Amino acid sequence: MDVTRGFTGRRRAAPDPRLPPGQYDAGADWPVLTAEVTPDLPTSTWTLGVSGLVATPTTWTWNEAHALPSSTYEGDIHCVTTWSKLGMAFTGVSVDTLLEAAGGPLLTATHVLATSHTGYTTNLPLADVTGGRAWVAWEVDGAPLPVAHGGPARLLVPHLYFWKSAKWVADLRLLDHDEPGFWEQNGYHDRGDPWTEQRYQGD
Ligand SMILES: Nc1nc2c(c(=O)[nH]1)N[C@H]1C(S)=C(S)[C@@H](COP(=O)(O)O)O[C@H]1N2
Ligand SMILES: [Mo]
Repeated sequence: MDVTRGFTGRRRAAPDPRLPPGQYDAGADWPVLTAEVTPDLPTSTWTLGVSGLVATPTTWTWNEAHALPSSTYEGDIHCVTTWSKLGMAFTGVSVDTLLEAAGGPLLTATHVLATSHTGYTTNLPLADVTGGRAWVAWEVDGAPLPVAHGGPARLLVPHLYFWKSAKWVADLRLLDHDEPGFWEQNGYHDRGDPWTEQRYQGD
């Protein structure tokens, strides 16, 4: 400890503007938060579906999903338990591309319920998964997504708290109403905007 400099010698660094209120930079750590048993999902039998209120409900195999145009998100993620990770790179297929390949949402579609191969669910307004803001991601920082982090593929909605990013995502179902998912039924906020700290119901 540098005692001789005393209390005038140090300044607290300005907070990183990429950190939403109440969040800290986890640095090299990437905590694993999983409510269920981690599944084993071989890519040979993995599927991804877009169902409900789309013109052509569609299911893709691993190879079919990879034949769609891919894209990369470079940026930050924010968990409601207050850690954030800055400057990540996730690659996969955008939800826009999936919806387009499924013929597009019907006019009545307003919300999406994401369901994982494990049964985990989370709900989102359709507007939060369109416009280049959501992906089904299978790579992180240039490597296959580790199974603990949702591999072989997870939903990624990085502008909302990370519980919306369903690991091991299996299906995106378009609905004409909102349907609370797992954490939303257990007191978490319906939308989860980190910049306005929508952590819990009533925030
Ligand atoms: N299937 C599934 N997806 C999930 C969760 C989960 O428990 N199961 N936890 C959510 C929460 S609360 C967070 S913060 C992130 C954690 O992702 P990570 O374990 O890759 O950090 O996944 C989200 N997606
Ligand atoms: Mo979380």
